[in-house]
Amino acid sequence: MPACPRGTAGAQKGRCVLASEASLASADRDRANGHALDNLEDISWRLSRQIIEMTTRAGSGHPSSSLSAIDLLTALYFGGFMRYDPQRPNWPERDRFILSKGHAAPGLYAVLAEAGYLNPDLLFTLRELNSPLEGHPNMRVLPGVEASTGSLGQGLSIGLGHALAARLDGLDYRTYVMIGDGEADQGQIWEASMAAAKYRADNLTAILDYNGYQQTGPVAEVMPALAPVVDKWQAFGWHVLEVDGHDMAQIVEVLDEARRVRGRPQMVVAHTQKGKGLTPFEEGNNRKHGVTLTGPETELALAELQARRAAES
Ligand SMILES: Cc1ncc(C[n+]2csc(CCOP(=O)(O)OP(=O)(O)O)c2C)c(N)n1
Ligand SMILES: [Mg+2]
Repeated sequence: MPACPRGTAGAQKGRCVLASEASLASADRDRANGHALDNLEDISWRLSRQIIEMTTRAGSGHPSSSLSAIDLLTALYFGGFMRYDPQRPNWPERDRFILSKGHAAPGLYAVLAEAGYLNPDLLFTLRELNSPLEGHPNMRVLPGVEASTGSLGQGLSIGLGHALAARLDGLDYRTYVMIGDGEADQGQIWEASMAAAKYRADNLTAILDYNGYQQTGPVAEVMPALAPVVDKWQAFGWHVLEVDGHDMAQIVEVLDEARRVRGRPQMVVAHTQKGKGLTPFEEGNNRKHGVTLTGPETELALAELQARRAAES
């Protein structure tokens, strides 16, 4: 068996065991939705395909914004970090995930289907009238969606509310929130950041999908003052970690570190590619924000994903 990559705890029973898995003592058994690293990569590959297929079929949606996030979401839900039970979506002790950049809904829907919250066939009803898979996540119609998002800027405040509620209720659940780099233009993000540090919300982890693009172009042009982003969140009192958001071993390592931090909320700055580096999304100056692929582009993107997976395994 080849050497196990960084971020794993070495080989056990012929497979690489994630550090997060190895650290799952029996007392922490309920966090054990954990898969081996190669399984995580496999899951992310399948969910990436679904994102492309469902948005192409719907003819609308945000595939590039979903693809930048999908490795991170996969690690969260299937790497042993999120505690959840799809049979009990309102279980008070479940961990919460809030997709503040709600337009990446196709990514969230693919994850929720994989986790067992919904029938995967429903993925192909995306954005149809009366489908619970609306263009942006609606917590009133789809179990597993913790907050109705899409109006950018609100999710971190909602997540902080959950984190503080956990403390008041004496529960040990964690809250994860994903925000976009363009979304970070919203003042409410910084209000929530200040408040989270003030209240020492160490049960709150935010993930910044730092893909470098927003709706109208590169973040560095639209809002250059977001940089230096690590320094900013550190100055706001957060524990900041940086990661390659497409390197599963690194993601797992960083999420594991985040949940061990005490006294401060954590920000994971994830360097990602809008469209995950697939050729059809590389054209133009905004990585096809909110644009779905044509038939030939879909074929090309799927073929590239397939070739990558073959090279990995
Ligand atoms: C309050 C608000 N303003 C504007 C929009 C329109 N909008 C949708 S996505 C988007 C860009 C978001 O960029 P980013 O956060 O970087 O997400 P990405 O697609 O890159 O993941 C904008 C401006 C919105 N949904 N909400
Ligand atoms: Mg962006």
